[in-house]
Amino acid sequence: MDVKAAVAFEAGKNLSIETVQLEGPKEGEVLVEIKATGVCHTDAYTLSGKDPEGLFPAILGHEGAGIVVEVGPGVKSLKQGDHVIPLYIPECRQCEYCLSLKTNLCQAVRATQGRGLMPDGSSRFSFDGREIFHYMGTSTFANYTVVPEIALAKIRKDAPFDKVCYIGCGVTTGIGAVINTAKVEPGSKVVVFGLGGIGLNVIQGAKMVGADMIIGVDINPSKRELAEKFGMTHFVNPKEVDGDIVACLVDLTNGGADYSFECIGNVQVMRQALECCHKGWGVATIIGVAGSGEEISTRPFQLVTGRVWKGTAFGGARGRTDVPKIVDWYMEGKINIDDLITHVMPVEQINDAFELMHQGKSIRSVITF
Ligand code: NAD
Ligand code: DAO
Ligand code: ZN
Repeated sequence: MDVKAAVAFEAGKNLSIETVQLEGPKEGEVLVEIKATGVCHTDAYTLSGKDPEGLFPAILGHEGAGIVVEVGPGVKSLKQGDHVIPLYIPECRQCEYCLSLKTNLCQAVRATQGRGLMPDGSSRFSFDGREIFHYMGTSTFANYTVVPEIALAKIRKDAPFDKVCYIGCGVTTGIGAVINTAKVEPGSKVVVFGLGGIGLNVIQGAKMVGADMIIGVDINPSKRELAEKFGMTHFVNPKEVDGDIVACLVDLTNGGADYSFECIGNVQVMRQALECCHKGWGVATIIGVAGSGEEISTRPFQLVTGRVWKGTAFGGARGRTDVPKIVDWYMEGKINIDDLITHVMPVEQINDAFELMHQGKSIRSVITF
């Protein structure tokens, strides 16, 4: 079938709106009509050419929501008309990783997903007879896409696509990092580095679990107001700190953070996140994705004296299990998504969404088809 897609033909170039061809779903696959998709920093990272896994030409996008149009042979858990959120980390519930219950990093389709292909090793997308790669197994920058059944979370039908698409990445990553990865307790002192689409969800998660002190750190002072609305109790702009930011944060928390989160992708800030933690128990969780080949460093004594460095992907969430619950939280008014969606635009304007992100003017832009 013909579908409308924003195609990334080359790294560093704008996306191009094209009519591309999409084959129907094969064994274990599902054809989904994408109704809305967020544009995340990670799409920009891949488009920039800095992502070592980035393949071109590709249809990017990993933060979508839509409706099942057709299921392939063997699909049992979904049917035509179901509402779904595609998952860039699937949940097969059968692999060693899923069964361990120690990680959300299901490996069932990892090898082919990393090569931009469906599980049988081929692509469903083509343009002028040339193969186009899938992206993160989701390719939501198209009005129709094919996704493995195990990479679709079934959600309630009354949830608005143009809001809950954000649960496909940013919301779940931020809130999940607090709840699943760091396991922040009530009364905690929390430091959040980077108040963008991820950091604001970390703040919302920290407030939800009852953190006492939530310090936001950002070099862009315009992020302050929204962060306060989401529960930030103190704001620190590193550019306005005299001397060392770590010392400033240790002082402000009276000994160090119980939990810190790096939501930028900056290896120097990852070090600050560890070193501002409390001696003996402080835990720093890395969410930001650093540039290819970059490394982190600290003095090992920081770890010897009880500070812990952790990382998280998709907030440690098991997508098919956890995403429908987060959609319920939104529908019950327990979490705020509406105020984080700063721009909504048709797919024809998708390059403007990238520009707004680069200029620090948006939190989330949502694309509709
Ligand atoms: P964003 O660009 O919206 O936000 C980043 C914020 O950091 C901005 O407000 C910016 O002003 C601030 N900032 C930049 N440099 C700073 C510095 N030196 N000190 C303090 N603040 C600084 O990005 P986002 O969408 O929130 O994504 C954040 C990171 O999370 C990205 O690296 C993204 O790729 C990554 N990410 C990770 C996962 C995961 O599962 N681990 C999922 C989604 C996104
Ligand atoms: O299983 O090896 C693996 C990798 C799974 C994907 C991890 C994704 C990490 C977060 C990237 C940003 C998501 C938008
Ligand atoms: Zn699995």
